[in-house]
Amino acid sequence: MQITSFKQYEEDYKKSVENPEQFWGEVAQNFQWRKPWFKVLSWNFNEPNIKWFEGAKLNITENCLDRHLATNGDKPAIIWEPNNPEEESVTYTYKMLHERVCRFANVLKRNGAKKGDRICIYMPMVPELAIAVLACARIGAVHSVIFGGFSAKSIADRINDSQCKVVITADGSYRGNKQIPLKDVIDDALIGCPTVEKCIVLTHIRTPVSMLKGRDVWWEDEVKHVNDTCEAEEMDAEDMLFILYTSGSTGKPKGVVHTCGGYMVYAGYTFSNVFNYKPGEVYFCTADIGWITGHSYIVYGPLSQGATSVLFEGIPTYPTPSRFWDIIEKHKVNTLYTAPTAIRSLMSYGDEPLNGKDLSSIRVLGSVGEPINEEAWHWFDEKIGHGKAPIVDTWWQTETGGIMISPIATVTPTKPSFATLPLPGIQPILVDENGNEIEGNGVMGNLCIKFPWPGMLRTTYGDHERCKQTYFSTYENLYFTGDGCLRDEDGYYRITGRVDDVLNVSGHRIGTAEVENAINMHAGVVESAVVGYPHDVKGQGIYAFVIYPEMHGEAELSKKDILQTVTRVIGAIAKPDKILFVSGLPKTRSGKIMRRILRKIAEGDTTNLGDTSTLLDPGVVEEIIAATKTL
Ligand code: 7RM
Repeated sequence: MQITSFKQYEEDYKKSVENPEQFWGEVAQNFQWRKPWFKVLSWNFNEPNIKWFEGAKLNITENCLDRHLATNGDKPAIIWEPNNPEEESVTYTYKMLHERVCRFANVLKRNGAKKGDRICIYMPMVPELAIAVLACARIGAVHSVIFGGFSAKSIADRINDSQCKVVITADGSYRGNKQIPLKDVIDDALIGCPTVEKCIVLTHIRTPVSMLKGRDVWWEDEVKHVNDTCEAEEMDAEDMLFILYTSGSTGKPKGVVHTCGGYMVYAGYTFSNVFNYKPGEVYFCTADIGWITGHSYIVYGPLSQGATSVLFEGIPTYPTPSRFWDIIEKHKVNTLYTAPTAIRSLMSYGDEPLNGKDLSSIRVLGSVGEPINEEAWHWFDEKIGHGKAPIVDTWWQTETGGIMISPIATVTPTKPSFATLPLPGIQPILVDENGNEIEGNGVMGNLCIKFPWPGMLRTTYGDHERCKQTYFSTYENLYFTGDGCLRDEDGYYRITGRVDDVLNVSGHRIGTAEVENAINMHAGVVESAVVGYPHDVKGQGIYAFVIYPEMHGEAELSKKDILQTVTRVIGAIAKPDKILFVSGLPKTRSGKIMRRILRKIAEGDTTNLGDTSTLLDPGVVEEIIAATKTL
């Protein structure tokens, strides 16, 4: 199933468009099924109703673990690199990982979890996180992983939205020289979560935690009470595999739902091809398993292909900004898949952290999460790839399940700051505001996809109508990505950023409405408006305009109070970079905030604010501009 030449890419692409069922049916043959499908695809983008591999039965963990045992049981599946480089790294072979997953699957059963139950996972980047995810899949429970940076309130909202029965967490996590008390956060969350019956707690940093009798149990104790044999649950291809919450343009995150069969095929196929993975190679994706990149390209994609995947607990700058390069040298990493924000951050330390580091093992480089600027692309290419490693700039989304538009390493061309060409099976189109297709090259528009692919979302948990409204109603018969896009003279795609009210801060998706809601919860705040602005390292920074008439003491302290409120309500990742206190916001006569004007002001470009005559009170703009001078 690996594409080896540009000609084959073209042929596969053509076939995937002309005969998608045959194309994906053949790709799916490379996986292990308990029962075959009777229909590859049925679909309807209006409802939407999408079914891949209908009738087929499988368990994704048999594809990620069992099927490698006979031939590759002793091959490393996961190499865990701890936060502290003085600590030993730990290697789990496929055999060991299989054993641990089966054992923990039995722990889940012992604690009342069964097929279809939702299980929340809130853990550090340790092997047990991957084990917990796979153990859920083993028994057919639906995992909902929540990134370790989210607050108790965010966790509670997510747990309640999907009525989780079990929570898996750890006492705490390390992040550089900081410790984060994960169990404390979970304890705060669970006060408002009546559906949670059990909480399984892994000891990691050994910080004191409260353990509630009848609800909380230790991971280490539980595994002693079970054996390591656990037959995988037989799943329907369209049974739910996981829920992952993601931000959109409304205030409430959506639970994106992925199903077993299609997601597995798509994650495995794209992993194998985009990174041109070769047996025996070491692959390192720096994402967190709390995001979709970690789901698809640390856990399911690589393991389904029998790959060796590095799982790193720490951050790029701890203990020094050489950390990634040390890991590459130590584990002889062949593929590094990371984010533009990390590249820009490391680039800012100059060449010194690279001195004496042996990066000769690097063969393929990857980027994901946000547009990569040319400067960062070239630095990555020259300093890390030594001009010899293709960079795959992979465009995709939580909702797409896997990579959609990207070079195929060593096979299709790369071009700085371009995601380049769609993978086989992906049919992108650009449309104008009215939904008319923009044909030809050298054009820009809103990026849509006009045909289903196996990894696409099926619904948003508990609210199918919302899925329909968000993705399938803007343009008839099209999946709308929310991204703006350029197709250049060569037909190459460059994703320019969101066209809705979603920010991309260090590759993390954050809705402006969510941040506004959090700020507005601060006592005394009357109203706020949040926009993005260009940020050298984060890609986008968060700029908040806040009306806070009777501020509590000094302005600087009040800003910190607001940051604290946002941290409590959403989590530290949503903290505004800049807060400007204003007495009014630019609104139209109908009361709509004119974000276009605020964006211009946040960018520092006040020369051409466009037409402000429709504003209720044009004077407010002058006042805001004057106030920015005080920041
Ligand atoms: C994988 C992931 C999705 C949003 C997406 C884009 C942006 C992602 C690229 C990119 C330009 C890229 N999932 N995005 N990859 N923009 N080039 N290669 O990031 O759901 O968290 O975010 O991220 O705006 O819509 S996500």
